[in-house]
Amino acid sequence: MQKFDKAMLKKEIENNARKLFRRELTELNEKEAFHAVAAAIQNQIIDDWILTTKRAEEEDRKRVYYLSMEFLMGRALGNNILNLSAHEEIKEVIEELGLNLSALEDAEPDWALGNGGLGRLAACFLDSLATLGYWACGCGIRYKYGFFKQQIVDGYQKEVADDWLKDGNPFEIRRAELAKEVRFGGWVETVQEADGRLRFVHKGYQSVEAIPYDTPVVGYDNHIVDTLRVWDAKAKETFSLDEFDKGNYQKAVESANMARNIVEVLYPNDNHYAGKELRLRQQYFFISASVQTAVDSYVKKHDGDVKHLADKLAFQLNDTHPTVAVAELMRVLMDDYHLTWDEAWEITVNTCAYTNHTIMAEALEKWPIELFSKLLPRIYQIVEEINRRFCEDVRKKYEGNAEAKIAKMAIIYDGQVKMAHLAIIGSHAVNGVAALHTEILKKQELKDFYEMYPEKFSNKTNGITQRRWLLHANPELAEWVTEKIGDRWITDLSQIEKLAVYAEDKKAQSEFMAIKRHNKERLARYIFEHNGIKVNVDSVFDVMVKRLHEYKRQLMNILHVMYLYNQIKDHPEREFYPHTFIFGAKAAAGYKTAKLTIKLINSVAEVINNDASIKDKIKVVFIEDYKVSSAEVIIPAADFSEQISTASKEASGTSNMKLMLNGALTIGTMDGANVEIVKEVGVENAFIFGMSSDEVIELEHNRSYKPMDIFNNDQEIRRVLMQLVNGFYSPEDPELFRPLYDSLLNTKESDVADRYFILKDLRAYMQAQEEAVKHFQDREWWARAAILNTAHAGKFSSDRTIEEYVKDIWHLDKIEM
Ligand code: AZC
Repeated sequence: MQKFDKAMLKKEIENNARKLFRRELTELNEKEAFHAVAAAIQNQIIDDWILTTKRAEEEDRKRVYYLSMEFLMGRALGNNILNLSAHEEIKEVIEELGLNLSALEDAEPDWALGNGGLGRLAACFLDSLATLGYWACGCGIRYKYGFFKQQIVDGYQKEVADDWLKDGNPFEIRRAELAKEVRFGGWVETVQEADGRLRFVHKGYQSVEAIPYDTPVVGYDNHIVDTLRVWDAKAKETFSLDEFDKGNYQKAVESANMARNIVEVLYPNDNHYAGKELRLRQQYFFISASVQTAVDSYVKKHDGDVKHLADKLAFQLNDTHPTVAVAELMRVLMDDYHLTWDEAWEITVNTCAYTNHTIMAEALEKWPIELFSKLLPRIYQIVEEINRRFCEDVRKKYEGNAEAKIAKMAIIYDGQVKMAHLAIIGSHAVNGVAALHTEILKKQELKDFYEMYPEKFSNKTNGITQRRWLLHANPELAEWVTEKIGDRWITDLSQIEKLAVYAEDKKAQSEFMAIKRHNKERLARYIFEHNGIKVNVDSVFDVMVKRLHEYKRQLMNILHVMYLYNQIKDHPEREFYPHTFIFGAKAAAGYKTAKLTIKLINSVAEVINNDASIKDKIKVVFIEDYKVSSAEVIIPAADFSEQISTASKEASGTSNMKLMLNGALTIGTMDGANVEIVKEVGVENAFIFGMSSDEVIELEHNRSYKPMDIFNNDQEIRRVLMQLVNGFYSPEDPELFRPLYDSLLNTKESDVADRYFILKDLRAYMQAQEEAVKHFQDREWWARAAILNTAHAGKFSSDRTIEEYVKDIWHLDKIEM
């Protein structure tokens, strides 16, 4: 390897300033300086990027395509610098130029091409794939507008468009030479060939041109650079002269609009399916383009032979959103490469694998046949045939009750196309994202499929990349860890276990707590700048950051705050340890209950934060616009990690892992990956409460739960609930929070009251909180437990997760660099 040349980098940054802005570096503002530096960093990356592909091709490596509607990358500059081998020298150069790296980083917009856990997982996976030396390509959509920016106006969430590309993205490269055509609509004609075979010809379709933009995914200190490829859409012939001449200007404009619409915006739903045609269009658009390029580049390398494609390609379906890939691969293999059905099917199943991320019924994708077949006629035809053959298999296997099985398992049934069924049938591997989640899939949600194909199912517990979530987000703690145990943890998080010996060490304890304090000071400054609220850094920092969803139970958290406030008001003489409740959450734009919960949190904050009589014992902070970059400030400062979903509902969770790694203690239910966290760190070093998933499932089945009984029998809880409807927190409109009250206590016969068992678990939650606060005041106990949380987070590295996918599903070999 060439020795890194500081002087050259310096010169290049200065030149970039002139080239890009026609000014001297010293005259640039932060945003401009960011572009000058980023362009130089991209230049540092480019040779390795090209070389990685070359090596992988020479070595004929298998490549995994991670197909995902979402990649929640956050910012790239800081992470890219950190992962480059010469990162120390690069940082020196930046300083010597008189620039401030963290200010430059702040000038970069987040790449918010995702909603929450599912999209962030994809981003962590790419980081791990590159770091571990596997050849990978993340395929997605280059949304013009990413996840909306959240403003809080008068306590309400307001959505603002995220025009993240308006100043350009210095890390992307437009690959016009790889553009593909994607076809929508029209009809299919069947033609009989001379040899008797049938050929299917797609006619009368509308074409959209898909153009890929590649961005580098830099492996840590290993010269491997993988690719995130996101697709932009363009009308095939924006102004077809033909149409123009005929005066059909309108039609030409319409097709341009249709193309533009496809990539216009990310749907802001998390764990929720809206059934919009445009969404299906987005799905087929990026899948068709990705599958075509993947097959093309394979065939090019392998002298036109397509039959061994499954040995060299893996498609991972990130939830059901990319499931049309199953049918699209069949189409390409049969229509473009003339394989028979059976040949194509074997390759397809061996290439595709599916990850399920939720059991929430409202997230299940099922498309009306009418809509699906009109938009994708050839694909629908193929899905019908897959379904026909599958039903035949079921009839063979289950004589007697075949029709009952088909009713539950068919891909096409009741006028709908069920994407999860297609994903399972068309894949050789199906996985859940935490042990409990996978068990629930096998025993309940996907029971019939598990019975039919037990060999397909496995668990792959999620993980997070320690490079972003410790090394980058918490540099002081990272340095401390390295000082204690060396730096191997950066690429092998199981090493962090070695910290456990320091848990009892007084000096280590006080160092660890001092670092936590510095991070709390950093967050306190952020809160003051953004919210104008002064928080006490000695108070408990109690953090709940995640999407707003009823099943995650932010409402339970704030009801507890309301209860505490009543206690303090009633008993001002009692000792009360100061407590800061920190929330960050976006609600889907159309999700009323979620948005009202945000308003409630802000209204409670307004009342409590301004009540001088409680002497700052409680502060409530709602951090606006929670995103990856703000998570990097919030998470290192947390004392409590709120993971309080209704057991069985959270497939895994990943903020639980990030918070644990940064030394926060979990207050949580036995749900998702919390179960495994507790197993690693010991139940005595977490605060676990509430119903188990079996209890929840049982109670859902027997329908015996009556939240009104709790309301009637528990005065303190009743008082809190009454404060939702007596104007205590909304004097100007006492009825404002009535819908939340109703959601807990029913009223309308048809509704299920308290669907997520908030009142059922509330007392247990209050007790867990009380325990946690008591332990927090025992500084020695706390320091020990916090260190142990960090020390036992080794399992939750996405490097471990990726190695499991590689071993059980993808079967990749590393690139030798
Ligand atoms: C999320 C799960 O809710 C979360 O528990 C998990 O950690 C994450 O995926 C990554 O696996 N699921 C989704 O976001 N799912 C959808 C369909 O939006």
